[in-house]
Parts: sequence; structure tokens; C-alpha cells
Amino acid sequence: MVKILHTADLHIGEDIFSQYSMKAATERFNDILYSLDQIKDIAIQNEVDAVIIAGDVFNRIIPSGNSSYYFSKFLKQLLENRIHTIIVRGNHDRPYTEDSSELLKTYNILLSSKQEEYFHYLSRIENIVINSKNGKKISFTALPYYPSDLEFKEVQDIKEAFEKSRIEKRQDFIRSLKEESLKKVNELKNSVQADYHILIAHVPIMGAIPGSERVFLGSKYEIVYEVNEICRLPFDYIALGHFHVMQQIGSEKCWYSGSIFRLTFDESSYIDGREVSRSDKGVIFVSDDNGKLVPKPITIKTRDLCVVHLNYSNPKIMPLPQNLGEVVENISAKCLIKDKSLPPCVKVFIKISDIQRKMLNEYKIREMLLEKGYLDIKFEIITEQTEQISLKTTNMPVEEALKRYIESLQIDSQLKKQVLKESLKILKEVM
Ligand SMILES: [Mn+2]
Repeated sequence: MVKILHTADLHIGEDIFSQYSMKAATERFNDILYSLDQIKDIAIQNEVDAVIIAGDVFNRIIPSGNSSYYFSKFLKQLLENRIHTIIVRGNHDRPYTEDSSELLKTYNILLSSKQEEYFHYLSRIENIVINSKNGKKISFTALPYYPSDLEFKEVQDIKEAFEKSRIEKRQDFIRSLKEESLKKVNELKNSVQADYHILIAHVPIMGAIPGSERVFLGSKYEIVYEVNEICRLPFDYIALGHFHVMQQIGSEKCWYSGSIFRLTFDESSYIDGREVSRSDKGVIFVSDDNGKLVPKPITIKTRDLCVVHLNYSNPKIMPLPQNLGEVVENISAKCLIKDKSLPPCVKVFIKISDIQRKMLNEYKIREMLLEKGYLDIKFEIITEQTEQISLKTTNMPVEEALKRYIESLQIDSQLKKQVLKESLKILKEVM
């Protein structure tokens, strides 16, 4: 049986956790090692032929000693077990200039010739063929990350870049770059004989979900692909990297494996106590069944990240807490500690009026939550100027007050218009 493990976006690095307390930062770095360890175990226990890393091995192009040490250790265990490790260059792996080199390339020099046979770092559009343990030939074609902003070196600010990006010529440039890349990918694939053809691409795809509950609608700075441009290519499996949410897209053979741990609160597992869909972390196990490659996600254990919103700006929605203990209760009710060995980190958004802000001691709240066992807590406190709507509106026609109120809501302007229209209609009926 052909067996391949697909992972991506390891983002090994301490710099991700610079906002954490010392203790929490250490624990969070251990989260990465814990994920790597689980992936290594899955690979070895299943005796896979290859592990694909579809880009972004380190978080920064010059990784710390610690990061390179632990990745080397992970790599060594795979290579010693004769598991082909195939890495495709992601945006975080790219050196700043094309003529400098990245750490991943140094492995080619350092590895013994036996290990080197199993190590493949693909930094260009290129192809390799390996033999599986049962003698099948598997071809891997790489489509690394290419930024499209290289031509904008002289652009001073973002606004100017956006201005320029609207120019039809640039659209043509990206289109031809994409066409060229995909043509080369197809040519390479057709130039080799193999039982299975796999594409490994580190690319953003329109309509995929990059972070928790958002849909990717494109970017001016990247070469963005349509789903059909990638997922309908004639490969037996398409291993994607770049977006951190594990997801299947376009066709059953096209997968983002997602990141291996929750990097930021954008990848939170709970929002206000509600489990975020597709927040699981893991790898894609690909094996053959009657001449067809079948992907299956395997989840790994990772630390929860919670986002909690507390709105104390309107006493009608949420009454002001009598004491800090109550705030702590409100937060912990929305973020449960399910596993004491892996307690969650919490990000708390608090909306509060400027008068009540003085009574809110977030340092004390943080201390109390740490005592309860949480790993770390971050606050974002939004102070609202005390609105004296009741005073201002006493002499105001109801329609006017309603208009002003809806105007002040933080919602999409199109939606705002609709809400205003509907509520004025209702108001008219009631009156
Ligand atoms: Mn990336």
C-alpha cells in the first residue's frame, strides 16, 4: 500500500509568542514540539513512504537555534526511518533576495548520503519521483509560493500599490505568470512515468478559509488562484499549504492540511464558549485503494485558544459586574479548561463605558484567571464614551433618534441601510 502523510505550515519559531508571558511563551513553543512529535509518531507507526511538508517550515527566514535544532531532530527521525521528506518552499521559507539562500538548503550539504536520498527540498517549480516501499513510483510536482509584489519595489505606500494594482497591465502580468507556472507544472508531470502523481502547492486559493470563520476573497499582493485552476489539475492528490484551517476544497483530492498548532487567536477553537467549526488540527493521511489515492484527515491534540467578548457598555445587555470575581466567572464560563495538562489561552474583548473602566482592574482579573489554571490571558479593552442618549434624545423625534442609533452601529453599511429601512417601516406601523 502507498502511504503518504501531508502536513504544512509548521511555523516553528519563538517569535510568534513574543506577546506572551515568559512561562506561557515556553509552553507555547512546546506546543509546536508536541505537534511535531505526534506527526512523527503517526508517520513512523503507519510506516508511510513519504511526509509532505507543503511550505512554511520556520516562522521566519532566519530561525533561532532552538527552532532549527528541534526541526532537525524531527527530520532526522523521519529520514532514519527511511521516510522521504518532501518540503516545498512557502512564503515564510523565502529568502529576501533571490540570490541568497535559506536554512532548508543547508540540509542538502549536511546530511549523510544515505539520509540525503530521502530529503527533498523543492524551492522551484520542479519534480521528483520516489519509489514506495512496495515498489510503486510516485511523482511529486512542486508549485512553491510566488509573491506578486516584486515589481512594486519602488512603491512608497500601500495606497499607491493598490492604485497601481488596478492597472490592467498588472492583471495581465499576473495572469501570464500563472499561466506560465501551471503550464510548467503540467509539462513536468507529463515528462515522468509514475503510478501516482501528486502536486504540492503553497498558494492562496479564492473561497478557501484562511482563519477562523473568514472566507478568502483575494489579495493584491499575492498570486491568487481560482479553485478550478488548482483543484481540477490532473493529479491523483493535491497537497496544499498556506492557509491554516484544515479543509478540503474544490474536489475530494484537494486539501489544505492546515497548520499543526493554533498560531494566533485567528485560529481559536472557541468563540464565546461555542466551538469553532473546522478548528481541528492534524494531518492528511493519503493511501491507495484500488489504484486511487484516498485522503483521510487525522486529528492531533492541540491547545485550545478561546476568544471571549464581554459587553458592559450597555447595562441592558449585560449588567455591570458587582465585583471582579463575577467578571472572572463570566470569562471562565465561556472558556472551559477541558484538559488541565493543556490549559487554554484566552483573549478577552471587553467593551465598557469610560466611567466604569476605572473599576475594571484587568491585571487582577488576569491573576485570578491564572490561578484558575489558564495558561495566559490577553485583554483588549474598548472604552466607549458614556453616551447620554436619553438626555440627547428626549426632545428628538423618535425617527431621528432611531436613525442616529442605527448609524452608530458597527455593521456593514449595506446592512445598515436595510436595517434602517426596515425599522423605520416598523416604527411607522407601531406609531
Ligand atoms: Mn504561507
